[in-house]
Amino acid sequence: MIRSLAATLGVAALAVGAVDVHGAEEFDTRTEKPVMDLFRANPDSIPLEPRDPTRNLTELYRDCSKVEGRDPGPIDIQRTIGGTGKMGIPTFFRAPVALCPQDLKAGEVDIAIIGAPVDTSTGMRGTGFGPMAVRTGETTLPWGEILPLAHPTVGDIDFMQVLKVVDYGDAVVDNWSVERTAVAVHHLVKEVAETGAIPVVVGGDHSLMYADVVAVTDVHGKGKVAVVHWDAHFDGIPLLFGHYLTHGAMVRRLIDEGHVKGEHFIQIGLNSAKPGADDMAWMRRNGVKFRFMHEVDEKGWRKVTEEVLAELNDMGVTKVFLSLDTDVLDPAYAPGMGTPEPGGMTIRELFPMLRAVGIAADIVGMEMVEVNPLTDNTYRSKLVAVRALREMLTGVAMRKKGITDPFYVDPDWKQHSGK
Ligand SMILES: [Mn+2]
Repeated sequence: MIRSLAATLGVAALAVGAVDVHGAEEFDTRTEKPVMDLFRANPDSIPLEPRDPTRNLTELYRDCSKVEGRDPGPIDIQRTIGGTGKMGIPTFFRAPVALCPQDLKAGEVDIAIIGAPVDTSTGMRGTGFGPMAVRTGETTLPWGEILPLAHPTVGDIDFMQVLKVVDYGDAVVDNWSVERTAVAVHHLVKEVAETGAIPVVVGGDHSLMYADVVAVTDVHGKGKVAVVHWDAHFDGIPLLFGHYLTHGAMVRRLIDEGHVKGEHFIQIGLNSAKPGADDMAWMRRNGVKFRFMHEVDEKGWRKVTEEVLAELNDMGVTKVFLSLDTDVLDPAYAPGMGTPEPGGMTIRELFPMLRAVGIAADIVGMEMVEVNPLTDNTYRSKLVAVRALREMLTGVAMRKKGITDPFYVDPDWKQHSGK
């Protein structure tokens, strides 16, 4: 039974050979206490088997106390020095792999992208396949040293050339527990942030936000990081069927627990049944800056972006975490998402907005969540998701290059004739 559990856990199964599985053999369902008796004895706890070697999720990460048999640094696992989207071993943007904090430090890594394949919180399962979809989502553009990317708006700025980007592998997740997953994700994100690299989490459902933001504020300071959050949903419900942490409650937890101050929280693109009147009262009480979709419709994306940047400028904190739930987009653009809401943003509103905040703000972490390839039998959703992530990273690269205009367009790209 324990072996099949490990097999189901996937990531955990890979590591199980490295740990003592002796305890598993002691477990015999014929002689153990009935699970129903455990549930009824303590309904407020999830009984877990202490002899199961896969129980302690953070112990399933590679031991990085020493990097054996190699010099630390990013490891390029590609056969060729570049190629097309059809080619290569799928890593995020075909970036080299890093396995340990020593690799990030030795390689002076700017961006460490982490997959977090959790979909416990989305009743509609499939967002757990988001990270792998994003790794394989680029179908047309080349990668690597032989054909650097030029951006269609900002010119010859290829974020992969400007920033040192790695694929940091996947966080361990427990398919049956948001809470236990949060602990394992927090561990990995904090490990990255402590090296000075920017952790970028690709989900996975939005329950990840709690672990992601707490990890970043643990490193950069409680109340010292602002959050810019694109989402159709406000994600601040107090409880859902008694659960404190779901993909609809992280914002409530982050603000009420003091990790992020309400007045440092900016939401863009709200477009669903919630928030209700009580929720709105909580948001106003905490000074949350929220912008519904109608505001984007009425003012236009650029005006809204200018206002958001002005708010960030006046906030008194300089470090910013970006949270992109792809359901801020209309499902016409990306039908594969956890909780689609018709009437959302267009890609031509969202993309320049993502770039602008990346240019204007000191980004200390980001996440892109809720990509669900299983509800889109085309490749549209993952293609859009890859491009959205690329826009966020392009903004960070432009800032590193010294560009300060959040709406920068390469002068050559502005020209529409030969003269
Ligand atoms: Mn959402």
